[in-house]
Amino acid sequence: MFKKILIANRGEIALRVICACRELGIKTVAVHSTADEHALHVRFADEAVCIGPPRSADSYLNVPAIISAAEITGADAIHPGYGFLSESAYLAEVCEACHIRFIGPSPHVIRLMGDKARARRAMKKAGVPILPGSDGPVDSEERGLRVAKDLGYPVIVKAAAGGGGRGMRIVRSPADLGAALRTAQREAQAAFGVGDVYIEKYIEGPRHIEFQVLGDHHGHVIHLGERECSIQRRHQKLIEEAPSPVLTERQRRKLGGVVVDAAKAVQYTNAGTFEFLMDAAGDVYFIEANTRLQVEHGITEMVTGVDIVKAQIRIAAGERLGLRQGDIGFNGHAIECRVNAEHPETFTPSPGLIRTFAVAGGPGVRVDTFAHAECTVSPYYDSLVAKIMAHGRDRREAIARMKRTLEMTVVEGIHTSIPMHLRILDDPDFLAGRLSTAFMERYLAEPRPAAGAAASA
Ligand code: MV4
Repeated sequence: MFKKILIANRGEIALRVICACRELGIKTVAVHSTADEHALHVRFADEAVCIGPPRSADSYLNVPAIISAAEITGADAIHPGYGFLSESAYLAEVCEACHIRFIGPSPHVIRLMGDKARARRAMKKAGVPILPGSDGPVDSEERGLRVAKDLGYPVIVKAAAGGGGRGMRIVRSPADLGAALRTAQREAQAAFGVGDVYIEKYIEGPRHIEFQVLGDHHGHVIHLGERECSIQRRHQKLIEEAPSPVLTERQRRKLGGVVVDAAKAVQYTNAGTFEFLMDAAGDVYFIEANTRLQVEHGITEMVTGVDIVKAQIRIAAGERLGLRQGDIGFNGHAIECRVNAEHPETFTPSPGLIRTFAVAGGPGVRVDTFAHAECTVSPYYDSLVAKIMAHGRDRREAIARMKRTLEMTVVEGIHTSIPMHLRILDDPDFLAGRLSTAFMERYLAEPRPAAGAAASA
């Protein structure tokens, strides 16, 4: 087992990794920018190294600075968290060359999944249902028009190097295809340095369902069930839950088996997430795989009892999974609300000094946060302040626990999304489990409740 892990991240996820290391008796090294000198992840790590100025590009994305910090402190391994360098095949390769273990999949698998057109082909070959679409990248309007005609409109043009919603164009008629193709190619080239785009049949208002997998270096792969993440705005998830309110036990077992086989087919190791869209008919199609720990991993931990971060560390150290699929049970229901430092109506960022920070705990509640009274939410990084998770015997109990927890949370000094969450938790469609990625469009179009109705934050 590792003696010392460097955490190449900040905020709540750096703290989450420190929790796992402490439970495993592993020393920790925090890295931080000058803006994070007083952050809790720095305080709770055994050692800390300043790696640069506030801007991410100069600090948390600075591979040479991070590798140097690992070498100076004698760290055996690097945990990248999520975001930043977590899906960098380059960092994983540099780690290999420097004999530092990267806690994540191999550079080869990261690169495969990072190219969404290649990932699609690999998943199709492995027997995973994918959306009808082009077989690989489309480089001319002529070919694009032929593919789209076969699929039937609407179609969606996606950047092969994209993901998470960047570099996508919906096309509803042949007249718009050429321009969409060229714009998507130009955007992809500028954003990712690779202009390749591919085409898929477009699904209107789908549900977003993702499967969590774990694979070790001895050929064992298990899945930890699914999460439904349909409540999102501009590709930022706001609320996630496990399990999905609509997937049947039979569908879970079947799709879980498909995902495990696919992960084995690409020799997937460590933690990963396979994302699917579900259409109105209830059919499910693979869209992309994420080769990192995800923000919303905690709700899967709540329903399965598996500590995903400890599993990641043990797997990276070469240990066997020690869990068979039959050992994994799904207990009750868990929901996560992402509390962001932003105005609940306008979504404009609200960084600054938090004056008061108090979250009620109680049965079934978990809070992952870096926040505390008198801490600062920096404008340099993302606006996630806390992940509030609630578990219950069933969805109703999980929702009731989430509601009372949010009502008994006090954040003063900044605006937060808590009032928005409380409104969603009262929504008839949400309560009935009628979710879709179009949910927030309808929510945002509706009149707001009277000012003062939600007093928290
Ligand atoms: C789609 C789609 C409809 N049809 N692909 C957005 C993020 C990226 N992961 C894939 N995305 C989508 N791909 C086809 N063929 C709709 C979306 C989409 C979406 C997906 C998941 C969660 C939220 C979303 C919000 C808008 C669009």
